[in-house]
Amino acid sequence: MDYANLISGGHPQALPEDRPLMNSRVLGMVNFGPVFQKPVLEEGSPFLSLRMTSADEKGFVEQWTAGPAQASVSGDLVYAHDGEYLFCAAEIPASERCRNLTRETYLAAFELMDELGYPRLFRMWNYIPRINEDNADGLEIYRDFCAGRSEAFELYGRRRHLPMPAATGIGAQGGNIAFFFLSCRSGRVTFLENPRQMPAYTYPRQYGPRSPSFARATCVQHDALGVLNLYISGTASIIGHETVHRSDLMRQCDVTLENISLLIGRDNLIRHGIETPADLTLRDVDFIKVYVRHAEDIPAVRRRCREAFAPHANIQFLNADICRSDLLVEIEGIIT
Ligand code: 3EB
Repeated sequence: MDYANLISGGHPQALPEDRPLMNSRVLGMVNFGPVFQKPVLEEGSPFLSLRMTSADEKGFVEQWTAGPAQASVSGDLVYAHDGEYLFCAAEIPASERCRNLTRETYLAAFELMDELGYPRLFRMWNYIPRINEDNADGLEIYRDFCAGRSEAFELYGRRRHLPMPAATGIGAQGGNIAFFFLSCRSGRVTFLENPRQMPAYTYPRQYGPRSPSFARATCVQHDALGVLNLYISGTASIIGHETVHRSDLMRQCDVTLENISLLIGRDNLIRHGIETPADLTLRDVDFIKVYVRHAEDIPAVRRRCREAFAPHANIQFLNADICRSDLLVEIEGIIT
């Protein structure tokens, strides 16, 4: 099995065309554009379109490639796998309360991972329209989503060991809730926490009936290939469990960047038993997505991020609501 190829090509690429060329090595594609379309197989590959831009913005397509892949559909799940990696995308159908369908769709995804033999879940993305609005019971939609997701991890965890992966949980401009994830068969996965942030799954009750289910990052290693990838979760201006610098955009950017630096820094990696040939810094982060609550803040955030990250880093800026109403910016990325 040639997963060296996934390592070099298995990361999001912004493609020049609206529709990328298809090939059998495509594990999945996600369009960040103006229209929502639930996951389908398009020319043999999983394809999900998220509504993450306004009608006049072009957006971009993220493409995950691997070894020769087999693709299929099972209920709401659309997926492809190559022997080492599984990509799966799903829509959570609309409802007045999303908790139950979130739990059921997550459970179906966990079962699929298990059946196909890719149990090591390492990275998930969740896109949630109206994330800060209330559901029919007056519960914020994000909190309702977190409840269903947490129940799924708890229920499944009783049958099979299933640690929480790195994740993003962020707003979308329309459509239904959708998620996609990556899991693997034999890679060595290590889940990281941030020394100055409380683990999200232990956040106190004030943030909702059930805590968010995610780790701050996942390290995926294929020792025989000398491969180490670090998937950094959506990261924001949170210290302990509290939002800091409530209405100060630039300070929120700085705390977010500091949080990422600490997460990937030498001391934290050692603490988690990870050895890297060189110290990792913000300059090593690539395939970055920066979510900005207010569109008019994007230019200032762009300037700050351009300074902080390497000049060649692929950075996409998206206007999106963030899971806490007082957060103005959130940043995710990958180190390869
Ligand atoms: C935080 O640290 C900010 O619910 O999956 C970041 C990454 C956040 C993932 C999720 C939420 C999620 O709590 C928000």
